[in-house]
Amino acid sequence: MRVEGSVKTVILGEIIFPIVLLIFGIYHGLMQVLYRAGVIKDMSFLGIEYYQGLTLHGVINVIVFTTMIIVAFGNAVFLYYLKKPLRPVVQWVSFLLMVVGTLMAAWAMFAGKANVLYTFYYPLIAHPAFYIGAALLLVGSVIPLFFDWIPNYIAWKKEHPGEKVPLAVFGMLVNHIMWVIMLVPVVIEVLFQLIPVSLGLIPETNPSLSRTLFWAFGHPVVYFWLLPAYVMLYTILPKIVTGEGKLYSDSAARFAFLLFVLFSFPVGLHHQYTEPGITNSYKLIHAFFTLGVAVPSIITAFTVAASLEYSIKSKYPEVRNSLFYWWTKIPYISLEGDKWLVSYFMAGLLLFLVGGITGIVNASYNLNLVVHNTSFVPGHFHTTVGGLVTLSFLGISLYMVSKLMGKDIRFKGLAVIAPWLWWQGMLIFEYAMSVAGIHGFPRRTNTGISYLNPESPLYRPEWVGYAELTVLAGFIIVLGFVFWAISFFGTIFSPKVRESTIEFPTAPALHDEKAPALNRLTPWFVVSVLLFVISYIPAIYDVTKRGVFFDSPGYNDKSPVPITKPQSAKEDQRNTAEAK
Ligand code: HAS
Repeated sequence: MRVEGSVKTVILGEIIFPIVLLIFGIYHGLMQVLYRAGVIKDMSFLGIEYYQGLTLHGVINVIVFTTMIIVAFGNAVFLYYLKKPLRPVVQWVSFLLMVVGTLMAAWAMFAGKANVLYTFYYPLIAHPAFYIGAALLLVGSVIPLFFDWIPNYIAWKKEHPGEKVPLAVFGMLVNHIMWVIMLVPVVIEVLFQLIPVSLGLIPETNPSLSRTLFWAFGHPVVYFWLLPAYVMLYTILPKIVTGEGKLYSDSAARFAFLLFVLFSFPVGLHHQYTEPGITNSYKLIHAFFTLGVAVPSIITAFTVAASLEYSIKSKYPEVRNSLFYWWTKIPYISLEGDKWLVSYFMAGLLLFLVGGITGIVNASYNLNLVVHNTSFVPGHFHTTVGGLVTLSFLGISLYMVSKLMGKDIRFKGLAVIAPWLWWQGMLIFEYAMSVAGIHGFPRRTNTGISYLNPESPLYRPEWVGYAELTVLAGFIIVLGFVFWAISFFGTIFSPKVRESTIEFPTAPALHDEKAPALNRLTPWFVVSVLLFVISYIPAIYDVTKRGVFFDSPGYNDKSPVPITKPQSAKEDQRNTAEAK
């Protein structure tokens, strides 16, 4: 399908802008492993402080990059499958809001006025520009849903009575409606707690409420990142794996998306198992729902595996009777046609298998007490959002850019190796972080100047080897990203060879039942919102028992102790030596 004009420019902007920022995001990831292993023994490097870099790493990678790529992919999916135009005004307003918002938040972070990490809940407090910027980004991201996607979806349904909406549209629509619902608690937190404190309108606010509202958004958001990757796994992967493959079951895919609608929301308390102000039994209820939200991923694992098996066995009769041997026929590394994308999905799936297992460990209430706030948790999420999600998004970004710009993919060899380097690096990282985490290695700590500093009284030699392993992993991951970036920017700057189009290889379904219950969204969303509200009433009651605005001062450079400037480890040593 030909795409020209503003819509093409906007979609390209929604891909290229966050990817330029991602370079900074990934750089600060590398800095993290260097700080933590003590390769950089300081509070800051090149003028960027440790927590400032950690904030940039998290916000750019999991808030800006994911949100904008999801909007870009959603726009392309609606355009291609519904064959209905997107409105240029809507697209421009959405894109500009996201860009302006991101730049405001970026200014606050780069200026060191928002060292609040990507979870940004109270008592950490940032400059108002950070919150207003984040709000603009989020508002911009929902505009296409209301003014392009839903109107086009309704028009399509009228023109195709009794037909099922294409699966990719179904998945992206469900995902974005979930996005709007999950934004409600975090918007309340930002509007009524964080912005007023940040502007000095109120002196203090309720941190337990802030954390609870944040996590009511903060877990569902991981499925907002995941579902677009699942859309790709269900529609694109089975097709390109052989060129003529099929999705094993359309209904299983739709059912999985709908289970996410039900179970993504009543789970946020699993981030607060150690929060003293919330009654344990409510946390246990959220623990059960969390195990429930793993079910659609297990369905996905089986459906994707069945689709791969069917597709491979149809193409290669010699492996038709094999139990496992057919896995070897998957084109893990192939330059033929669109098969290069297979490497992104397969590397992502293999990482997500680990991410799923570690997620279940986190979710199990009692095991969580061992791993909470240790490096086990970043180990987990670098194989989920940093694994399957990032790899799918990098792959699809390169794919969409080449189609939209009418260019051939340059340095395809590097593009195919990139996800495997990423995979290898992340596996090593995950191993080191998880095992060290079980031994108590903390997360979000500049361990190089404390626990891993032989001169510190806090020194813990048993963590050193693991931290050093993460440095090796960090370099492998960055190398993978550099390979991908060479291909991405090489493609952008190469000459145009075709007209600009957007199209997605799409697998037809082998089993394609009508299943009307799976195609009426309203009842599922009604039950979902009810579950969300009911599951949170007791927790909100608990954390507001002492008053909605009960006082607790924000944590900033004047509280709890005035900080004049961050002290470096070198200065520390000098002062100690002088004192001696
Ligand atoms: Fe999580 C913390 C529980 C999924 C992201 N998670 C986080 C944080 C992030 C995150 C960012 O219960 C840190 C937040 C912070 O900063 O504090 N998570 C889970 C559970 C799941 C889960 C039960 N998480 C995700 C996904 C994420 C993500 C997805 C991003 C996209 N997570 C937790 C908990 C915490 C947590 C606690 C809090 C920890 C704490 O104490 O702070 C589940 O949804 C996972 C289900 C997944 C599966 C895997 C299915 C496997 C598939 C692959 C199939 C492979 C194939 C190929 C077909 C059951 C689909 C096979 C090939 C072969 C050759 C074998």
